[in-house]
Amino acid sequence: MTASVSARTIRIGSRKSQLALVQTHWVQDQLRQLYPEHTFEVQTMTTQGDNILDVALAKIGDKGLFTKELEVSMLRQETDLAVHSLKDLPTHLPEGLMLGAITERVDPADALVVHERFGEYALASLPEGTVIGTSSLRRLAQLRYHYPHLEFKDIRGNLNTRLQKLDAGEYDGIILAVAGLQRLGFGDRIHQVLPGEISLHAVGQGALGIECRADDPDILALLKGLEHQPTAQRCLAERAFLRELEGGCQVPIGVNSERVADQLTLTGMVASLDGQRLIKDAVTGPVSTAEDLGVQLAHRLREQGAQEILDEIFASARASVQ
Ligand code: DPM
Repeated sequence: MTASVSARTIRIGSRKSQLALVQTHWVQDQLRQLYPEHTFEVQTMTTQGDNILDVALAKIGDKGLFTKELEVSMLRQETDLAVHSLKDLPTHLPEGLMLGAITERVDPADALVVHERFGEYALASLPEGTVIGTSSLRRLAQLRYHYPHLEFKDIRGNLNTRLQKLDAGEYDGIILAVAGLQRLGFGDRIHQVLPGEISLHAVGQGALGIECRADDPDILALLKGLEHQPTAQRCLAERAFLRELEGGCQVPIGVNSERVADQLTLTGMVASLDGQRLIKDAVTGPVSTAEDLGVQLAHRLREQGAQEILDEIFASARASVQ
């Protein structure tokens, strides 16, 4: 494929974490193969989320914690695009930026990783009081709902740190995305992939989102070569659902999306943090109306009480910040 622009150096912004770099280098490789006439450079930077390691993620609660510095650098013309885990990319982007492409999704499910002393157990048979590490409100709420006898403890740090804490015995098990474990070569640590009936995944989980300036048609044209249309349709439906519920990246909201022929089925849930209430529903319709389906699903859950749950969570998050 030949691009319509003359040869230039294109700067890709990335966080410094190992997972971020694996993802960014994958995008860099793809771009190099598609457009050998251009040079693609990676510029790493630290985000606010990387600096705050001792506070539970849910308490910080800020949207764009892992994306802001990357976005500022694009707006200053210091970089041209940024690679994110799509699930970390807020549904409202800063003025002047846009989602240029969504790459092919890998398995979006969550996985249980256990300490070796629990190697014989499946999630459903873990004994009373087993300590599960997660700082995802979505995972916490769903697991509390299904398994009220388990205990939960916050866990922070990158994937390696989390696995080390698990192996050191600080937790009996931890929940992580299949996608992240596989990308870092820890696929063999997956003890059990959680079915959708137990844990609906985060919006956009397993896909990469590439952000760029909205007024840069050359970059946008290049990025279209990386777009995976079926993934993009599913993820746009999921993101519309989250946007309509006004949920940030730290909310107990989960989804699943499935495409059969030209029909898309979107399943969504909102749960209370104590695991007492879980509201779940699904909508099906033509894939060409993906974003409408997301909005419809949000309305359905709201009619069933989802807003009440979210308002309680936002109110208590505000109270804990003050
Ligand atoms: C977001 C959440 C988490 C990440 C919240 C959620 C997990 C936090 C935690 C929005 N971002 O999922 O409900 O468990 O403490 C993150 C991971 C990946 C991207 C790691 C993971 C890899 C998977 C992917 C952190 N962001 O979820 O285990 O690319 O989809």
